Amino acid sequence: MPLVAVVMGSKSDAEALKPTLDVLTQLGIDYEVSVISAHRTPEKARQFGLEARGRGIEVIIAAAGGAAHLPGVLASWTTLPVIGVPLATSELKGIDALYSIVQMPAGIPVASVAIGTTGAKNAAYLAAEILSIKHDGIRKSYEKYRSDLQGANQ
Ligand code: RP5
Repeated sequence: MPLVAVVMGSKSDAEALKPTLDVLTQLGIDYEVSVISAHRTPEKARQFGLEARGRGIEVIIAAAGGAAHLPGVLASWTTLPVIGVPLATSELKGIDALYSIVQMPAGIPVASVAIGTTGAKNAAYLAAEILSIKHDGIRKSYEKYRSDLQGANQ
């Protein structure tokens, strides 16, 4: 059963989210992928947010470019943790998406990672850290990844 829902604002975001899916796979974390636009399919966004916890999802990773309101909109419909990934799809190279995601008004938090590939990977690692609180298997694979990093740096 998927524990992580990876949601992107457009099919055109799929390539940018590949690093997220690769890291989740490497860590042995089950995930699902959806395309939901906060402005083109707002009702789908609402239903998704309302139903995610009941379907067993524990962390939502939401990626979008431009005005990037998708992570905040999903966060408004759920109390699950939402990690926002700002994508560099516009003339502003993701600065617009970063500001939109990181500047959520007080009360409805969204965790923001960096723009682009770095953020796409870190969203998956952060999801692993959150899931590690409850899931020992994920904690072990994440700790192995961290320990391998130390070995690679010596
Ligand atoms: C956002 O607008 C999407 O997340 C995407 O990054 C950007 C452009 O979407 P398309 O016009 O390519 O569908 O909603």
